[in-house]
Amino acid sequence: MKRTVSLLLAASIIFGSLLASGCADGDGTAAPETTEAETTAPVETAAETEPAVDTDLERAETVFDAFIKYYYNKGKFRNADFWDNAEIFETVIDAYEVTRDEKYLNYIKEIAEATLKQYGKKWTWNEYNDDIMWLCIAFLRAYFLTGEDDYLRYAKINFDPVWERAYSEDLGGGLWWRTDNKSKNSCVCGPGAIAACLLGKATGNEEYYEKAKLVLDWQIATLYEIGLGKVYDAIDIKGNINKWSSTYNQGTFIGACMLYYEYSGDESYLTKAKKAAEFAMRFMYNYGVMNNETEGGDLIGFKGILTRWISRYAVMVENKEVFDWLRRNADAAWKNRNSKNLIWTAWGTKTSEKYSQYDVFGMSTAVALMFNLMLERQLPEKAE
Ligand code: 7K2
Repeated sequence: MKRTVSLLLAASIIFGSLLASGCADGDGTAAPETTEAETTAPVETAAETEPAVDTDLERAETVFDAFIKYYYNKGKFRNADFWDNAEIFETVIDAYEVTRDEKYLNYIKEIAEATLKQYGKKWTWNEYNDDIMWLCIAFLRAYFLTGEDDYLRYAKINFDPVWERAYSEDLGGGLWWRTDNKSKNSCVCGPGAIAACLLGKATGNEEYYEKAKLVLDWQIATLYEIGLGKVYDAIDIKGNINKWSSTYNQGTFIGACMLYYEYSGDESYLTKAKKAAEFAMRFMYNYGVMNNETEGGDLIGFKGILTRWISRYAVMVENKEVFDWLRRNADAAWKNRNSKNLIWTAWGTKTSEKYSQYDVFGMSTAVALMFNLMLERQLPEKAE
């Protein structure tokens, strides 16, 4: 199927504007004006210029449609719990942010409504502080794209109490992962810092940025290997550090650093984002295809989060290498789709036809990858 594609590309991809102010028309390549067509070809043929095929968009739409077909029903994703739901919601937000296609906007509204219906407007009943931060990010991003004030309000009324209960000076600072206050983890600090930056941007209240800095600086001092760009997983109440690295923690650390840099102009944060991106690409995957994090209910959704933040970072610093790596991953994932166009989170492995063996969260990561890869066209050399 071929079609002409007209994409509205966000002028500021860092959630800076409510509405896209930049408008690129398709791939911007007008058909060459040939006098030959006018003189020798029949009029009908001259008019029928083949529209350019936007392969990346077609792939993204194909995997999105398949995912929706098998896992979505009226604002809910089959078997997705709280944080899976928040991150799959973010994937749909990626789709809209990148394409500005109204159909994704409709999904955003439907998912927001179903999420609020299922979990309520106050989410503090959930003992996982990280879960609430993830959902705050989703609602804040939805706010920036829709201008829906309620989305901002829900984020704020949840972020504020979770910050209060999660932040403490124990272990030098940082956020508790859960309400049992037993460990401080990157999975809450990264999202917490991102949510704080987005709230700062949305409300103009600089105190949120101060909070972001507090938690980010603590994470850098405690759960980050400065020479390597490696983000550690967690520190427990006794001070034992779990040095395991994962795509989602590398991803949210990159996101937090770039958002705080955007506000402060302090380039040391950008340097840390760069190191964290390099660590993920080079040390974790040797620039190859991400084919791990396939076990359990949480890990399977991690790499979609990395694609989100590393791609936005790459646009910010105009780094093509990141997109070359994401494209390598997207090509492998696409090749390994099953006959239903579903792609399991092991992107270097053929997805089984027996898709019921897979969990919804792990089926969403390739959808995020395909849309986030499309941000490559915001690089100056790609923009027409
Ligand atoms: O131990 C934490 C974290 O440090 C680690 O990275 C991952 C690895 O596990 C948990 S975080 C996953 C939680 C996300 N929120 C919802 C919870 O149910 C889930 O355990 O798996």
